[in-house]
Amino acid sequence: MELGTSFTQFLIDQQRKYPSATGEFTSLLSEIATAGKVLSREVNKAGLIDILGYHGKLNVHGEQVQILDQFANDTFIKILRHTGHLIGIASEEMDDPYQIPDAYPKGKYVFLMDPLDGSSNIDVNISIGSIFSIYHRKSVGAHATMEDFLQKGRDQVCAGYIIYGSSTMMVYTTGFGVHGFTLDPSIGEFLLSHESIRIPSRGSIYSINEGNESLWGDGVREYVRQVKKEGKSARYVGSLVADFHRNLLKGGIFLYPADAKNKNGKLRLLYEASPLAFIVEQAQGKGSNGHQPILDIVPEKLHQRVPLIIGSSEDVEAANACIAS
Ligand code: AHM
Ligand code: MG
Repeated sequence: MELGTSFTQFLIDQQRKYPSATGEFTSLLSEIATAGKVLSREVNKAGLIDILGYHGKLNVHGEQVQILDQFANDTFIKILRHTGHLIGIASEEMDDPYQIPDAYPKGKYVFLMDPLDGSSNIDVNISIGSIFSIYHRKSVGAHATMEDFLQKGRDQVCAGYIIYGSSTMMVYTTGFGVHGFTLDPSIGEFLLSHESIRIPSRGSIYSINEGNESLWGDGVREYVRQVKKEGKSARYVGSLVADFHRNLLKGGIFLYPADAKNKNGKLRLLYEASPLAFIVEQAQGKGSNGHQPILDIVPEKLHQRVPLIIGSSEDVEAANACIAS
């Protein structure tokens, strides 16, 4: 499609192209984009709010100003519960899933999110992001059950992220390639900027927190030794969406491995690893826990952590080979 096509137009076109695509998705994704626009505005104001010390104080409406990750969580819920397409929402910010209240129509999907990943970077004006994932519900009752949320990544029907960076971008897949849209703030619309993204099969960047080196296993240490010898550049923002997005476009590998302190790594399977693994596979890359594809892992717990090795396919294979040996 022509670059600059609006997100809504693109979704309508996709719906026509793929008979399996339903109009429900068009409306759900449009509302996710709306939440992204609201958060983009708030993230842009965040520095100012921080300087002026508004957090925890009352705003002009007499309401407490929330910290941004809580605000992001509530914004997604408030916007998405109206759509009629969801039965429940799980979030990194909530211990238990949110059930769509009886006051709203209910639907056949569940929504999972990390509403504001990397939020410790807000104070220092570094890119952060929202990550989301959608599955068909499995249960049939009036409420979402744990089995609706504990599905392997392979069963996702949609995944995406919104990155609040030098511009705000939304990247998503419904299993028919990966597409990126950049927010044009002057008209408040996401416009097609990156159609059918493919990650290079090999990259020149590696991203890992090298401060953890003393905690790594031998395989990870050996892999990092190899990439340095090869001349790859180190790039680590410490904000997953930002590190992932750069590597997706330029080619590269991101690792948050298991280590002596974090036996299961740090990142969350359902809110971070699975959605990004679905995206990277759709872009011809790979996502792994070092031993098996992230998308094949059947979750046991909502907030389960997982080692994550993700990016260009040949780089992920090379890292896995070191970890296995
Ligand atoms: P968060 O969910 O608490 O924001 O933590 C997730 C973040 C990721 O964005 C990032 O990749 C990682 O934590 C960085 O961790 P570390 O500071 O240990 O390298
Ligand atoms: Mg997170």
